[in-house]
Amino acid sequence: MASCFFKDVSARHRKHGQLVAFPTVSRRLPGAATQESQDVSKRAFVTGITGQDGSYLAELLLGKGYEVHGLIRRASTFNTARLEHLYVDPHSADARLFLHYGDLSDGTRLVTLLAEVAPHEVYNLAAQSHVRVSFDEPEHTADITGTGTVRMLEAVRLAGIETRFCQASSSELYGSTPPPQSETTPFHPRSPYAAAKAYGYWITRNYREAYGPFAVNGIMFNHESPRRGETFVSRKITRAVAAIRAGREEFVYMGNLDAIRDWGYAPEYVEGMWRMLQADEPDDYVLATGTGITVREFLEISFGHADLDWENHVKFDDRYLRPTEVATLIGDPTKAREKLGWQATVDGRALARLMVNADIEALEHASTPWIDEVRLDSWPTPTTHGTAPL
Ligand code: NAP
Ligand code: G4F
Repeated sequence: MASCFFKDVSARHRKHGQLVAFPTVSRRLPGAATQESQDVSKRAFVTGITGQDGSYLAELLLGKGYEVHGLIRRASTFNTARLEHLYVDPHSADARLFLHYGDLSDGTRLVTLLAEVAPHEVYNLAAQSHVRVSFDEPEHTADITGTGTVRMLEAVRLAGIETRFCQASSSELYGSTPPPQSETTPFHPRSPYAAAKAYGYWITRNYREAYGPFAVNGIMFNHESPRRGETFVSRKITRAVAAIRAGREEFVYMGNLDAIRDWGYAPEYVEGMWRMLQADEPDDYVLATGTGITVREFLEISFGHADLDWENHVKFDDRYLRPTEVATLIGDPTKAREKLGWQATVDGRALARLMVNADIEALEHASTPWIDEVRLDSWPTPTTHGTAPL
């Protein structure tokens, strides 16, 4: 069936409506193509650009010469920390990173933005991405992580633009189905997050079959980095190692140490998504290292790398357990290797060491947090209280 995904609207590309302009960094970006091979004519639209993957993807695409447009949520504090290093001067004529306010809950805004930007490639990375939190906020997770995907697909369709679409799907889809998990392994979601991602996966496939766009699912196994959110287990561990090594903390509280994950290095996974959109035909691909280790082994390696014994510093707290757990995720990335030439080079063990090194360095650069004190006699004396982060 013919589709308005394929209409040529490049002439309609406008830059008004952009909120913030970040010019291209003048230094050579990691993974940057040579000047000759840079594709300066391509525009990409990235949701979730302020997240771990969005930050690496923006960096990769700018390095390849793309003009990059990102969707950011309005927040009462800055949420662009992972993009600051890409900033040079917003008045520069060769600015190639543009950020636009919007939200995956706001379909009208998505249509307007996609019509304005008319990107050649769309990467839908935005999500409520924390599995444990999805049990606390199942409806919000369904709305953003699930329905948000169809809002993006509909926005592309209604904007009438020709574009390629990549959906950030997840190995959480496999849930309780035993490893190794490949593109043909049945799904058994085990959390509100996984159920929402299952909808995102199937609606992306349905649009591909119904309307014929170049729409793909990257079924990604866990990938981490020094830019990983602090409440995911890898980063929680490596930050704790750095803090304990520096004498700032003594213990870290953890949940299930028996879970096995196939942890890889995030920059390699965003490059894999880019490869999916350069292929001749749209298809779905698993991205994984092919090896799994337990949370316990990640702890052992991370603490050991800093000459610490994890058993002296790790305590159990059942708040970190999930009502339904995913025991083992180990991916089979054969298809991505054979069809895309993609292969992970950093496994979970190397990743743990890389992240510990980075968090030790980050601590050396950290400044002391400061906040004002209220200058009112009637103000109650502040006390320290609260709950530990997930
Ligand atoms: P992340 O660091 O949690 O980033 C999530 C991004 O989504 C952030 O930019 C966040 O904005 C944005 N976002 C959240 N709610 C939104 C909303 N309502 N409207 C617009 N934007 C919203 O996640 P990540 O690790 O980079 O993962 C990227 C994608 O890959 C996610 O879809 C995730 O589910 C999926 N995935 C990740 C992995 C992994 O291991 N990392 C594996 C498989 C799949 P704020 O910065 O404002 O919060
Ligand atoms: O780091 P996690 O929170 O990641 P999880 O649940 O595997 O999900 C991540 O990977 C998915 C891909 O498979 C993504 F789709 C998703 O967006 C996210 O990026 O937990 C990993 C394991 C779990 O089994 C958890 O129960 O670590 C276990 N764990 C043990 N103690 C803990 C903790 N997890 C967290 N977050 N915090 C703990 O204290």
